[in-house]
Amino acid sequence: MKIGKKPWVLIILVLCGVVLLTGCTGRATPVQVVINGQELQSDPLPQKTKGQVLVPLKELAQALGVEVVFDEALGKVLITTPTDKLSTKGEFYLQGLHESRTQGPDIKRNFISATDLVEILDDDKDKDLSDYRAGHNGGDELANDPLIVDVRTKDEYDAEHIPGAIWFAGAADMGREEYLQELQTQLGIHTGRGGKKEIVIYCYTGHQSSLVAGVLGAQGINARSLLYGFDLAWSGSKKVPTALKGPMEGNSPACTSPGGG
Ligand SMILES: [Ca+2]
Ligand SMILES: [Ca+2]
Repeated sequence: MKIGKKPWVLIILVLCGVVLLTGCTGRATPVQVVINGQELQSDPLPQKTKGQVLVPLKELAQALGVEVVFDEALGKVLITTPTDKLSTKGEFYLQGLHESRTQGPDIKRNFISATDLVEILDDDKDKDLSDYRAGHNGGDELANDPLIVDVRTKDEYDAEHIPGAIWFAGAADMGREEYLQELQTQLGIHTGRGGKKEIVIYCYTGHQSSLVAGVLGAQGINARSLLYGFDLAWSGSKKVPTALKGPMEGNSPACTSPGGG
């Protein structure tokens, strides 16, 4: 999260003012609060009254990954931001906290499965994905769509790729400053079209893309890796560039030696 301490103080003061205003009378109308493409769930619901938008502090803070504790003895609301608890953005990411969620740390959220990605990209399940592109006018929700980035070779990308995915560098080059800047540019274009501020990286099997996602996460970029990658999970072709087919051991019949040992 790229929010410094001073902006946080401002936000917190505004929120405290918002909470204090909840006692005011007047006709209130519900307001939808959307954080990173997801609607904030709270009880009571966010509402607008007397020209003020009132949002429950507890749920909002949890959605932003912030700890909120009301100390009755002190009569104070104590708020701790993630950047106060973790020393670096990279550490923040590697603890599975790259998304502002209410759940605890979990490295699994650094990955996304192919089935989950399809559901996000094809909300209306008409097989037409990434409808924010020109010429695609389906009924999919765009606000939950991540930017899909292919980090295989350009030839592999040109041959076939996930609809709507972009390519501008292979996995080994993605950490270079020029490509990090290009990635930010592309992410800005994507969010400008109504997409989510999130990146999903994919390669052949998920190995290289996981490394890339880690590098991007260390830069504070909200990135996930497609679990098992394009060849294994998305297309199911299993045509990795170099299949070693090396020796194995285990209980599988394929591992039994010709002599039965
Ligand atoms: Ca969608
Ligand atoms: Ca669709």
